[in-house]
Parts: sequence; structure tokens; C-alpha cells
Amino acid sequence: EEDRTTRLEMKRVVTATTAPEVVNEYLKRPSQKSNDAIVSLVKPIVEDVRVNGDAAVLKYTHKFEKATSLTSPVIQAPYPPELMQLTPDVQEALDVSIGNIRRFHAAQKGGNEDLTMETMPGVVCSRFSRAIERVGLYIPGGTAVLPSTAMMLGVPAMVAGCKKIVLASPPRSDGSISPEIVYVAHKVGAESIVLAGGAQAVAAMAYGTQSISKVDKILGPGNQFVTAAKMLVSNDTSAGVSIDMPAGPSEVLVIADKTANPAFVASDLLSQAEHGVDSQVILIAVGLAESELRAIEDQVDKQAKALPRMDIVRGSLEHSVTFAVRDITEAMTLSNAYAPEHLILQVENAEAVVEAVQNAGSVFIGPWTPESVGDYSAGVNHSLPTYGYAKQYSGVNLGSFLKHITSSNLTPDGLMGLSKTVETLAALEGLDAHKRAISIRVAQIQQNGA
Ligand code: HSO
Ligand code: ZN
Repeated sequence: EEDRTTRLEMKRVVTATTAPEVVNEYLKRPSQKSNDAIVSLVKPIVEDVRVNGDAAVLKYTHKFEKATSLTSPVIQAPYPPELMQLTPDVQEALDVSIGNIRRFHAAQKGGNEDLTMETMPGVVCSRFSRAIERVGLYIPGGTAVLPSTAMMLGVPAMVAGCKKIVLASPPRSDGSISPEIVYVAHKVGAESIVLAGGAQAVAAMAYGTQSISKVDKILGPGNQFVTAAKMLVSNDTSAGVSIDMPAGPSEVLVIADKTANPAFVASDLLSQAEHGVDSQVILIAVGLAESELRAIEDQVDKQAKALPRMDIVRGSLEHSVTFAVRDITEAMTLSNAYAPEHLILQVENAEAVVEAVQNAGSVFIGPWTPESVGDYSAGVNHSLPTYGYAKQYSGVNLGSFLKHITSSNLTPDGLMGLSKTVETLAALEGLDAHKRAISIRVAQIQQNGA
């Protein structure tokens, strides 16, 4: 029975009257299940799929997804139209979103442009990009279907020009897959959809099976089993596969001041809280009076009680917290220390505050920019670093599907100009063959001219 009477609320921490160590304690993420325990469960599955291919993938899909009717772990493009029948509204929504995501990621090509320069006369260095040829995109199943994640990974892969795009997602127990995911796969030109989830899907794409293509990079969020499997295969040099980034539960940090609308603030906190009981939401209230803070808390309680996913929200709010701080500077210090996946700024002059953002996955600026727009349709990516990894990782972007190659090209004069420098360093390292590769050419230039 759902409890729709007990108040839903977040802990309050008033920084002015709380020791800094205690504030820091509250900034910590809830600890996750020990990695060792997960790895010991995942390792045999990865190994089984590596050795036994399709048969092992099917075995785990029958077991974990209960999709016992499934006889092949993959569907190949072109996908039969009956697998992607959508209502006109849904198709329109997907098309508009895909359009924005495509435009924003195509615009990122600018930052990845080829560059050529002369570092010294006759010494030309250049850098150019190539798409990673084969990518595997993991779309989680679980408590919500996420065609949005298929767009967020598939569209940039298409824009980057990846030759082979493979999607993987756990099938429903009747063996089917959501028509929206099939439609997105079709729109981005994915060659196949692997009907499997968890470690078995990751292993299948890392090693390839009789019917599933091996890929060069695996991207996409997932539970701890998926994350552990991604780590395992990326550490196996025989697999030759890389991954995007470690993924953890979703998070949002909202900074709100007196100008913020309490109902808006609450709705943003709840839209992240409803993702899962392990989601974390943080509110930083800047200079709010008791009654103003109370107004937000009342909205959280009231709106949460009207949600179908109230129980999930309640679980999430249990490890969520409100910090009451004095000013925006203090708010930004806390936010940067936490490094949220999503940062929402509902403060006066929100645009100017962006300057002070050091660590965050994606920023939502001002009262008219709920995280939901970025989760689906604005054009920014929603596959973002969680668990504090925003300190060192970027979210998925066009560059996630590209690699850069450099080249150098010297003229005889260029080589003459650099010869003494390289010879000196090669001699210093005691690497004579390196030195000779220079001197043999210098001799020739001096003898014959260039
Ligand atoms: N907020 C989630 C993404 C998502 N929201 C998918 C709705 N669907 C993690 O960034
Ligand atoms: Zn979301």
C-alpha cells in the first residue's frame, strides 16, 4: 500500500550553524554496493558470452528478462515497419527532438576541425579527426523505457559518421522491444539492435558473437552490472574496446534564491528524484527566509504526493538534502565541490552565474529551462557524468564518437633546422638509431642538396 500521507521532505542543513566537516559529509554521494561483489557476479557472464557467443546471450536473456520465446539475440536493419508503429504525436516529438540534437551536435564539428600549422619554418604539424568506425550504444531497460537515451547516443554517432552503429537494449518478457527505440535505430541508421541487457549485452558487443557485431567503443548508461561489465571489457586488451565513462545514479543540484518560483524548484527536484530510489537531489537555497524555504518544501510534498512514482521519489528524497546558504558565492563553492550531473540555476542574473561554474555535467539557466528540456529535446546531450565525475569527464558529445590523428610533414630545410635538437635529445636518451635517422638524412642533404 502506498503511503500518501507521510510528508515527503529533504533534510535541511544550515551552513552558517553547521561545522564544515558535517556539511562535507552531506555533500557525499550515498555509497554504492562494493565493486568487488558486482564484479564477481559479472565476470562469469562476460566470460561465458566471450566463449559461447549467441547461446550464452540468449541463455541470460531468457533468465533475466524472462523472454524465453526469443530465438535470436539481434534484429537487423532494415527493421520491419510493424516493429516501429508510433502514434503521430510520438513520432512528431521524436522527430523534433532528433532534429535539435542533430543540429547541436553537428555544430560541434567546429571545435573538432582539422588544423594545420607550422611550428618552425618547414615543420608542419596537423591534426584531423576520424569517426570511430563501430560503436555499441547501450539503452537501459528497467523501470522506464528510454527512447530518449537512444536519441542521445544514436544521433551524435550518426552525425560523427560512425560506419556501424549497434544498439543494445533488454527486450520485454514477450521478447519485443519498444517501437520508439526501433524507430530511433532506424532514423540514426543503426545496423542492428541487440535484444539483450546487462553484462551479457556489453560482452556481446565487446567481443562479437555469431550474430552480433563486435564494436570499438561502448557508450551508454546502465546499472552497476552494466558499468562493471564495461569496465571489465575495457580492461581486457584482447577485446580492444573502449568505454565512455563510469556511470552512477542520476543527480540534480538546484540553486534557488528569492526570485525563484517555489513550484518550479520543486518540480525540478522531483523530475530527477523520480528516476530511481538511488537518485540524489540537492537544493541550495540562497538567502531564503524560513517562510520561503518552507514554500519550496510544501511544494515538494504536495507535488510528490500527486506522482505515480511517489514511492521512488520517497526513496530518493531520503538521501537528498537542502543546504541553506548565505550567498551565491557560497552556493557555487558547494556546487563545484559536489560536481553535479545537472545544475539548475533559478537565481537572479542566472546567466552571469555560469561564469562561476567549475564542475557540472550540464547547466540549465533561468526559470524557463527545466532539466526536462535537456533530457529530451533542447539539443544538449543527457548522457552526463555522475557521482562527481563531472570534475574530470565531459558528457557525451560529438567528440565522444571521434578520435584525432596527428601528422607531421617536414621539408629538407625544416629537418635541417630541427636536426641538432633531435640528435641532442636522442643522444641524451642513449637511443642511437633515433639519432641516426636524423644524421643519415642530414648527410644526404649536405651532399646532394635537397
Ligand atoms: N535525467 C536522466 C535522463 C533522462 N530523463 C531520460 C528522462 N529520460 C539522466 O540524465
Ligand atoms: Zn531525467
